[in-house]
Amino acid sequence: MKEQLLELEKKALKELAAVGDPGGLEEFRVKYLGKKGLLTGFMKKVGALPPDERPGVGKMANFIKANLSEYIDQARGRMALKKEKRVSFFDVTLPGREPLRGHLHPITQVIREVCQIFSRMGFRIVKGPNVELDYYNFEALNIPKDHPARDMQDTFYISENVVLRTHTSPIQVRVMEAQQPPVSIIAPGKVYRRDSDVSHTPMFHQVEGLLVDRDVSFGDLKGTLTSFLHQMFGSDTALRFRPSFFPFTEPSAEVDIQCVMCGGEGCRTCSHTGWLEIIGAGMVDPEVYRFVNYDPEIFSGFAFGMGIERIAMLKYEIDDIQLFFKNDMRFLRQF
Ligand code: 2NM
Repeated sequence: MKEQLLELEKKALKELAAVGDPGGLEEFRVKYLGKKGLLTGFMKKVGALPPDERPGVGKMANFIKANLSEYIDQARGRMALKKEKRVSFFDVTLPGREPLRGHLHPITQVIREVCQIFSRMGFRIVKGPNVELDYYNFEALNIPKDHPARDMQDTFYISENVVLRTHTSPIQVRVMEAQQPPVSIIAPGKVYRRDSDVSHTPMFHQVEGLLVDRDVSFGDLKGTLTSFLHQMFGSDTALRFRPSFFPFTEPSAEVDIQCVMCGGEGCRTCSHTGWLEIIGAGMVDPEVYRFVNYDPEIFSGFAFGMGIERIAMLKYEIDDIQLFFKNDMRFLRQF
């Protein structure tokens, strides 16, 4: 019985050496180790042997079975590797892989577009510190100590007199403090408010503008913003100016554009009004001129401010502000 087993093993190994493909390998496995296989047949007969022969023959059959299984696995591995190597040969006819090219973040693109439009109208771009003195962020803008905008709820305080700027207006106060009119500047940058929900992020971007000279009127404000909005959203976009209030302007206005989503029909985005609030503006309050030593009897001017994320959302019809801050390539690639 043992001799027969050794003979079978010898025959099997010889056959295995000649197997050249996975199909043949499977045939080989079935022939020897399958349910009706040659080795399996041997093993079934072990139980019929005299008790003293059983352990020795059983052990040998198991040993041969384990060896054959191992050899089959090894042969299968070699065949897979060979196949892989075959397809990984360099194919000179394949088209080249295009390198990934980055681009500016959509918010940066919109900031640049806004600044470019005002640059062409003669405004100078000015930047300033993100960490500001209470004086420039609030005091000089006629926002008194007990004003709700100063609330700890809305403002990130660094210390009693130092805050993360809540708007870019302090830039404009600094410029007015440093030079007499005429001034026409545009102040882009990050601003910070303690606000975080579906439509607010604690950091967002603003562009504010300021123009002060002799004989500047509310008509100049209307003409400037109308030209800007027509360049930004298309010259057929309808606008409206509504009375509003800011501590640093008087009179103040809110500028609306016709809803870009529904064209003024009324939809969810415009709360069924047909209009979207997009810019806050007004004539600079004489109270502000007092802080920067401008003579309100000689000079007048207008100022305005807008949130960039909001402009970008309306321009590209995006309904979730959080998308700008997630760095998800599936979103960013579209710009
Ligand atoms: C706005 C709305 C209205 C504004 C005012 C000034 C300054 F410094 F001249 F007083 N800067 N920006 C202003 C006016 C900002 O944002 C909604």
